[in-house]
Amino acid sequence: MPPARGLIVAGVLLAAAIVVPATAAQDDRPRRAVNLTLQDEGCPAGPDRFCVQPGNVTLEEGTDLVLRVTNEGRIAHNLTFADETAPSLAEHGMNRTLAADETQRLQIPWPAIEEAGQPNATLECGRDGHAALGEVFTIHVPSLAESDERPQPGFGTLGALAAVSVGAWAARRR
Ligand SMILES: [Cu+2]
Repeated sequence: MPPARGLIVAGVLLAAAIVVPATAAQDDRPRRAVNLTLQDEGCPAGPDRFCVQPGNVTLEEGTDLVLRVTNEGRIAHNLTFADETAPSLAEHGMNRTLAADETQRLQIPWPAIEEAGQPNATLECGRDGHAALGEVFTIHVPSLAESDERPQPGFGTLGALAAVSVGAWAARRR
């Protein structure tokens, strides 16, 4: 194959590699729904502790997370992302505080979770001292922990195509 044609083929394959993942992102992603309660009495850790029940969820790759949060405590509580959380994810926390018996639904789309890239993201009550008393919830995303060790698909494809193209071109030059 002449080198110019090889580069064109490589370019077309590269364009396909970029376009396909972008269009594959759709809103019909699988959805994981979890009912959470915010509690300020009767928590497993003791009578003087606060808690979120359950305390964590393990999320599959590509899945939207929907949290239905009910304040079952005696006082007001909320649930926002911890300070160290990436902005893409942090913006999906609660924007108001719930009075006793109030419920709010938080929808956290997978792209925001993936962009944050945190294998463990923490939500906590933002009211003074509540997180320290145990009012925290963790989103575990095992697939994000693994992604550090494997090459990014887009870059891997690009790198392989570039190497092949340069190799073919160099061979022709000799
Ligand atoms: Cu609280």
